[in-house]
Amino acid sequence: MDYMPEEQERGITIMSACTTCQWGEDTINLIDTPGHVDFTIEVERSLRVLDGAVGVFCAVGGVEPQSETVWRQSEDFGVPKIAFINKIDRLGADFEAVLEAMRQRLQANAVAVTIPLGQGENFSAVLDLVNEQTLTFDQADQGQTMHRAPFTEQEAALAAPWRETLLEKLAEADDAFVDRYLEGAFTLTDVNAALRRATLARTLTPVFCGSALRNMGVQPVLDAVCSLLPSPVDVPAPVGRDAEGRDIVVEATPDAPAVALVFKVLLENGRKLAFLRMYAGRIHEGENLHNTASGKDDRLGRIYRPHADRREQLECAGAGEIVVGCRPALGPHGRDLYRPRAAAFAGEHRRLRACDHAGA
Ligand SMILES: Nc1nc2c(ncn2[C@@H]2O[C@H](COP(=O)(O)OP(=O)(O)OP(=O)(O)O)[C@@H](O)[C@H]2O)c(=O)[nH]1
Ligand SMILES: [Mg+2]
Repeated sequence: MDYMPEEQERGITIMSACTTCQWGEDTINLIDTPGHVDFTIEVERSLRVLDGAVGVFCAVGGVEPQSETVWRQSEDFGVPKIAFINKIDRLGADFEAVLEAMRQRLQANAVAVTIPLGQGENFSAVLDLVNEQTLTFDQADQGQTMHRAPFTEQEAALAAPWRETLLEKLAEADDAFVDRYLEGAFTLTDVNAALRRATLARTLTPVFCGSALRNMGVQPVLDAVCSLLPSPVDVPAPVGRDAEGRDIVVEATPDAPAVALVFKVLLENGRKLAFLRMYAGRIHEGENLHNTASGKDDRLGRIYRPHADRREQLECAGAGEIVVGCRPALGPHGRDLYRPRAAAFAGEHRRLRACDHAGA
């Protein structure tokens, strides 16, 4: 998703970028944020609108200073998280050390849900501690095809202490699971339900491992995004403001009046692009939306679904989606209407902008 020439030259992410993808039955709206210290604001404005996050760590580099900053920010915003320890294929990869560093430096109750079988050049498979299965990835199709097999005796012995830690930590973190755990009468469904509750309550951080480069161990992370991280209806309803400036509780339903938050504004070839996180209702191209930060109405031109630098035009967008609203080109007559309101967007971007569904 790093599409800017400067990003490609330097090999780092500078600007956050959005995309949407399908995984099974679920739609995932994804924001990729920079990890570099100079671009913290890009992370912060994204965290404001995210329902959940995946923290990506390097199995060799471990927890970097900037990761501590971003992790703390995400805690301030109350964002439930899972973590992925990447680059297990690299020489010097140390999964356990990174897990320990997450506990020490991030004060995260990090617990492994998958562990690597071998590391560095010996990395060959991922052990799924919940399902007690070995996951292998066909390298012929770059790891897209994943196979599940029951643990061999050796793998079961390797996984046993890790699984015990997972279950113990889950029992500590989740009151509903502890009784079943002590009775020894829990099912797979109980474990998954407890993992989900503990993730949403942020009492535990499930940790996954693999190699993104080889698509090894990535599928369980996507599964976990859908099964452990919250959907828009699982998070507490945010408080916004209506056209009269009164606080309103915004329920994430498509039938309610439209409510969106502009979390980022870009000027591109004289056109102003507003990145909108939809919280309720639906918006349609050409509608007027009330901007509660300026107290004025703004016309929404076209609506796009962003895929990094590509955009797919939409007629409408609904609750839960991240879309780009595009205004017409800047011109002498449009100046007042389209001038970027720096104060409103910088200082007041934390507030919700309520929009009148009728377009008034
Ligand atoms: N060996 C190995 N290299 C990887 C793996 N995943 C990513 N890389 C390499 O690591 C480098 C950085 O990858 P990025 O995807 O840009 O990392 P990032 O976390 O998005 O970086 P920032 O956004 O700049 O913080 C690239 O050269 C990738 O090819 C992996 O699983 N194994
Ligand atoms: Mg990046």
